[in-house]
Amino acid sequence: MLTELSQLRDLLDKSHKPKRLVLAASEDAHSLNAVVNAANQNIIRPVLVGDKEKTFGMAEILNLDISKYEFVETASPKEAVQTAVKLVHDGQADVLMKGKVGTSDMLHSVLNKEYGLRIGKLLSHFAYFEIETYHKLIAVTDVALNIAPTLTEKIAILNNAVKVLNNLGIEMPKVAVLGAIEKVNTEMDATLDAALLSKMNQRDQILNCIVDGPLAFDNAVSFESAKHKEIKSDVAGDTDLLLMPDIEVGNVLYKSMVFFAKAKVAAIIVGAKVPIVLTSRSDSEQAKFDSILLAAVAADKQ
Ligand code: COD
Repeated sequence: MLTELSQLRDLLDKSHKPKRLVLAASEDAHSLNAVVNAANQNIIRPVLVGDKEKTFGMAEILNLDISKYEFVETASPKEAVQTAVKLVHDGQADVLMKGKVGTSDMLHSVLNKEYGLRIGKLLSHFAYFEIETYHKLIAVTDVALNIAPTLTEKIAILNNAVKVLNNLGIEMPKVAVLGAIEKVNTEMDATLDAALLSKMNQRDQILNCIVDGPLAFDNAVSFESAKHKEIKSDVAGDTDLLLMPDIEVGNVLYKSMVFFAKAKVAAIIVGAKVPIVLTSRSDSEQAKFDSILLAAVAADKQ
């Protein structure tokens, strides 16, 4: 059972060769620190794309030696993202990482029809949390990409996340599909989708996981709460993955876990040609390092 994000290190393939990681808009202190740290541990081999003067100036202040890394100079963050995405598109890198550039600019390049990274699947965001008050790592999806997923999109988001968890050695992850309550309320769409997803799982239309829903957050993560409410569930209290109803709920949960509960987090976009490290600009250097580690493990299994 995974209880700490640092355990991801043990999941790199025994024959792991450092993954080629392209950092788009490299003039970002937390990203640079995390990238150099991961390179020093042979997890990745970086290619920096961005403003050369700013990046080297920042590296000097941070006392980081980036002189040995490949550097592609670009005139703006937007150009940096396009260049980085094209490098991945052309098969020259195994992982893409967002530096000092907006999420929307990054995603639009990634989704670009000519040079983007789509492989005919829905892309989705996967966040993995280490939180003191829970007995194992817990994944949350989708808190940053798909805004208001339809049932069809929720199936794809769920399958994307289950594939990541299966690749991390969790053979039958327990998936809680969240609602505000644990009973179906015909006025609450999230509870209807949750019930359908559970039934699809029972009928083998969604595989390699155990899905239950709707579950409210408390009974998804607490045995006590589930017992108190007399909920019979194979998932309640022991959830590996929380499936969000929409981006607002997901994003607020993500930020409250980090800011109020001091959770550690690793986050990537999955379903694209390669894993994409897409942490928020306010995320810590540790979060960026753990996300690189998660992306490297995912790239090993890609
Ligand atoms: N997976 C695969 N293809 C997609 C996806 C997806 N998740 N989303 C859109 N596409 C395809 C569309 O089908 C289309 O062919 C093409 O990509 C472009 O789509 P557009 O032009 O409709 O782009 P939008 O308007 O759908 O925008 C896509 C975004 C990912 C930018 C949008 O969903 C978005 O803004 N998401 C939220 C990002 C955000 O602000 N996150 C904040 C986190 S802190």
